[in-house]
Amino acid sequence: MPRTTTALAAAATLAVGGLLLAAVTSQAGAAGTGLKTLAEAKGIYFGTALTQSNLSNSTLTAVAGAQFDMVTPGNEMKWDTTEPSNGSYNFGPGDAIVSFAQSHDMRVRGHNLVWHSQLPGWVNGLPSNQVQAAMEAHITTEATHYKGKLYAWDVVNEPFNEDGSLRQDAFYNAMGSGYLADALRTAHAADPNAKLYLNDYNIEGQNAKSDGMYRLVSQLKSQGVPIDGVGLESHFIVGQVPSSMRANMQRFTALGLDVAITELDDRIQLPANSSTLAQQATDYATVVNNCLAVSRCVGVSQWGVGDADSWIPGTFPGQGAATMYDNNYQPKPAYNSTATALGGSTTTTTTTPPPPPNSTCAVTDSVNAWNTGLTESITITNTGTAPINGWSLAFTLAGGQTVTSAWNASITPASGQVAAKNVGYNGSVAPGASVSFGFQATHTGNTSAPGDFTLNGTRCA
Ligand code: 9MR
Repeated sequence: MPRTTTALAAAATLAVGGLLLAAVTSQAGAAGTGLKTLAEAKGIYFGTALTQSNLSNSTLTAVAGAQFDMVTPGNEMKWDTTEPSNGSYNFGPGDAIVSFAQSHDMRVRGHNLVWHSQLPGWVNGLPSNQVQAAMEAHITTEATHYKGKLYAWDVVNEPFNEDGSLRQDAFYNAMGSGYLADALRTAHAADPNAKLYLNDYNIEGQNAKSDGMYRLVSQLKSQGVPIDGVGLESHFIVGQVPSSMRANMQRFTALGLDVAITELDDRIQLPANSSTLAQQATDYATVVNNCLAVSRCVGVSQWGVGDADSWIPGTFPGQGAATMYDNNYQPKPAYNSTATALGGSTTTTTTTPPPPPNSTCAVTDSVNAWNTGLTESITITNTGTAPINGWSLAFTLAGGQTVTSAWNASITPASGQVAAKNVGYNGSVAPGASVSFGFQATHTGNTSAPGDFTLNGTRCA
């Protein structure tokens, strides 16, 4: 995967849920461009887990849509949801996550096809000579349902014990270690384009468990079994990111595999204080830098959007504050350190003069450029007193820039004088509210941001 290291500038404003938050431009490390934009400029993705109930929280979904470009369903594709009784399938919850992702230009990591946990009782109750057929039918039906819609599948989740031996679950007990190759081959037959992963926790550093995973995937590769990657869940305790993480990732990628950080969080003894939050910021930056340093690390996903959505307090009483956003979806120090690690800078690139008296709109924009491409984030604020119902923002791209993709807007034509129009879900902008969209473009040297924005025919500030 190509990597670029010359991101030039990032914005100093961050639109969250219709609010414009000013980033702290005087503080080193503050950065406000969406993580996904920064990550994409570095050749990786930045993702989050979402559950179906998350989708009805508009503050949460606004942050998710602005910041992340990959979604992992928290629970909705697991066996207990998708095949609660033998042969009867339920893809509604997973479909809801996929449709949210698609409408926000996000990709999806399927999670998961085979796991000892969140496994309906009927599977454990099967006679062992029926487990293989049930596993293959489950994989084939689910992977076929989502065929072409997923970037990747966690085909088998958490197959290892802490000592590096395989967990003796229903699948192992029925089929021995061969169930892993069988699961991967079955998934590949159903969706040949999805990247197929084994995913586990406590395999981030070099230890007995990651040695077990290393032995297994080496063997699978040498046997020609379809496997594309290893997922490192990365549920960390603050201050305890293993120092061998980067070398560990490198030994997996040296086998010709991708690696991904699949479920990042970093738990803190509550209440968090400025020093634990600062250590958490360091930890997040360490993880992101590890991924950026390993050429086949394809991306980082956090497990949930904010602290309010995290599984940690329910599982580790007294601990929490494990994500980059607090309970009110305000960015924490870990957000800023992550953005900075991804190349965000504090440069403000507001290109428009103060509002003329009758202006009813204000636009801020920022460019994040590398040698041949750039991403541009644009925020429109309704500074008038009437609601905007449907918007078209006209502006002129710098010479040589050609739009290759856009999010939260459709942009035509691809170069020169263009119009960005709202998509289905973001046409209404109340007085005082903001809407953000962006695009990726190629360039031939001129990375200037556009100026002179006209909204529905009225020149904006
Ligand atoms: O976030 C998930 C939580 O809602 C469930 O209750 C829990 C049940 O095990 O699973 C959580 O997600 C897990 C993920 O699927 C696999 N790795 C560990 C995650 C945290 O438990």
